[in-house]
Parts: sequence; structure tokens; C-alpha cells
Amino acid sequence: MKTLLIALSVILAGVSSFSYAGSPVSMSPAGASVYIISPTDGQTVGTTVTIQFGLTGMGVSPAGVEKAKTGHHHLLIDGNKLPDLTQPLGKDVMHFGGGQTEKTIELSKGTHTLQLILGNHLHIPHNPPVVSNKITITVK
Ligand SMILES: [Cu+2]
Repeated sequence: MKTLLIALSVILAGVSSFSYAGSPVSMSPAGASVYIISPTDGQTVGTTVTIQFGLTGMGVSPAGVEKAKTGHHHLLIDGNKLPDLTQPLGKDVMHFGGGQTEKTIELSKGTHTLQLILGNHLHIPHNPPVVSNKITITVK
């Protein structure tokens, strides 16, 4: 009996550690969306720009904190295409792992595009990915 209990607890420990490790991909709830509050698409701004991040249907958690239906923002500046959304996001985006919801950046004069991508505690985009529309701004 004692052997059986030990065997059972080993199996249960195995199951719980498996589910804890789980899949590195987090699910996003239906209707979740990320968007850029400011500046707006087509806006003309100065070289110092405060980008404000909006998120509905989900919450913001810092990187490293595993919590369902949350993530942290990533800003893609002048990205010709989206990065691989099945892998941890890399250096081609700015990470806001502290859970920031805005950032003031310096941009050169000219036209720039901005796009937000939400990533989970491991910087991996959710499934389905929560990605904003790409906006275009003019810096003067
Ligand atoms: Cu990140």
C-alpha cells in the first residue's frame, strides 16, 4: 500500500510539474485587441514623441510574470514585416517588460510606422496573436 501511495504521488508530481511548465504559448481571449492611443494614424509630430499603448480584453503584466490573459507591450518601429509570431520576440522590437503603457522616444525627421505586439511572460506572442494596426506618422 505504501509503495502504491509513493508511486501515485510520483505520478501526480509529474503531472503537476508538466502542467506547470505547460506550453510556452499563451492563449488570448476572443476580442482582445491592442492599439496605439497616441499618436494617431497620419498625425504629424515633433522629434520627441510619447507613444501611448492601449489594450482591451486583456491586462498588462511584467515580463516573467505568468498570468492568464495578460502580457506586455512590444513596439515595432519602421518594421517592413512582422517578426515571427511563434517565437520569443527579439531585438527588432522594443520590449516593455516592466509593464509600461507608454514611452517617450526620439524619432528622426521623416515618415515612420509604429505597431504594437503583445507578448506573454516569455515574450512570445499569444495565440491568436494580439497585434495592433500599423500607423504611419510624419516627424517634422
Ligand atoms: Cu518582451
